[in-house]
Amino acid sequence: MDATNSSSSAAGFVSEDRLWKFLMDVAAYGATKNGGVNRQALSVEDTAAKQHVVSWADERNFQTFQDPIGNLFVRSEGTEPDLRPIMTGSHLDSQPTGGRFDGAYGVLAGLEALDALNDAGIQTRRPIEVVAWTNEEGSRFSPGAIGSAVFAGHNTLASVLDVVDREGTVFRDVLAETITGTGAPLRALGSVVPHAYIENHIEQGPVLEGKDLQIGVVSGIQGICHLDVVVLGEEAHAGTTPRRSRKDALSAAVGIIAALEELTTDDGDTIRFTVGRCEVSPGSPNTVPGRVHFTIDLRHPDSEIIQSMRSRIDEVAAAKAGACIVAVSDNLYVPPTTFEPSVIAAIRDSAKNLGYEYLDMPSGAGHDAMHLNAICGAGMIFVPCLGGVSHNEAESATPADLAAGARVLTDTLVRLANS
Ligand code: HGY
Ligand code: MN
Ligand code: MN
Repeated sequence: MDATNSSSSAAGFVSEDRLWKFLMDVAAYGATKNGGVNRQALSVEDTAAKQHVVSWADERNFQTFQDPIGNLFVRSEGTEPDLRPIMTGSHLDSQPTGGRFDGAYGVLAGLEALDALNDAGIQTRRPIEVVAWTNEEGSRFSPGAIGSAVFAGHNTLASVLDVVDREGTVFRDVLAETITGTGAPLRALGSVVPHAYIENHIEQGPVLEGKDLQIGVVSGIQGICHLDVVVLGEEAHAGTTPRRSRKDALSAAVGIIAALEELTTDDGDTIRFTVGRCEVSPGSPNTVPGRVHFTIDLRHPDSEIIQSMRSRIDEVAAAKAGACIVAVSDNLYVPPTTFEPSVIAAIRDSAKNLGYEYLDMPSGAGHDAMHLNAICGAGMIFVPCLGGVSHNEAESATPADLAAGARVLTDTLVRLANS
């Protein structure tokens, strides 16, 4: 059977119902009353979802592995096991008010592809590994995408183990609990290097839905810069302290954020500037705030724009600090990613082979593929989500669109795994 026949025959065994049921089963881990999920990295719910995947793999005699950063791998052996595998996957952790599809879809679409290959009786030359990367969201432990970053060598394991969440829990402690709880055997970092990587994901934007298309072929990911800003003032009595002698950290932070909003407001509305977290202490209604910590998430497709914005943030913050002291620290920088043309071409060929119209498009959201792209050819397949809404419990996608993306993934995996 030639490559195109075997790839489309495998894609034909993708089951919309089986994939949807799998997604709803996993959505139960951390399910919220508003129909979303709160399955934050290395939580009990995250571990339970990983255990579910391990049970799924065990039922099918697929091997499973974890690496020292807790990435979970499900391996379908190839006829030539020594060849570098094709990897596909995404993340199982979610935002605190996340949706059922962000991340989980990419992992479960990969597992559905393995089921479809089994049903089709197809074994590819190269092994295929489906991955659930640790802590992509970064909402509990910052920065995000740390599992894929350590796997790809962007960060060292040692540099992330002592990160602390807002409750004071240390990353290394819950990482050990998750690895033990998940139960899959450990595999050393660097022991397997993928030949190529593909990630399925909901678009998390309105473009595909607006064009009534099911498939996006992703060209790349915009650059991401994460900063922490700490403003130090002086705690004082709200009733007795005149304004002229206050060092009000929140008043200064508000002025700084307003000035940064102005700095990052561009005519083309392409710069993305977000203050997602702002912690005020001591947080007492009748005490002038002495300390404020807020986060900055800054993104743009052009690294020079990001760098020029970054270079001006310190001076803008200092100018608005008044009597307070302000410190800006860098937490993450991932330059804009351009995906591998040969992987993009394989995805396009698969969409055409299966009769899906597709759109070439960039990703506004960050994904683990941005790190994989540093060590192998990477690409992504988008499917639409309702109203483009994500990082929101109302996130929704249709079984038909999700299955369409899984079919294109399956066809592409066969092409690449037989290359
Ligand atoms: O932040 C991001 O872009 C990703 O969705 N975690
Ligand atoms: Mn995601
Ligand atoms: Mn996300």
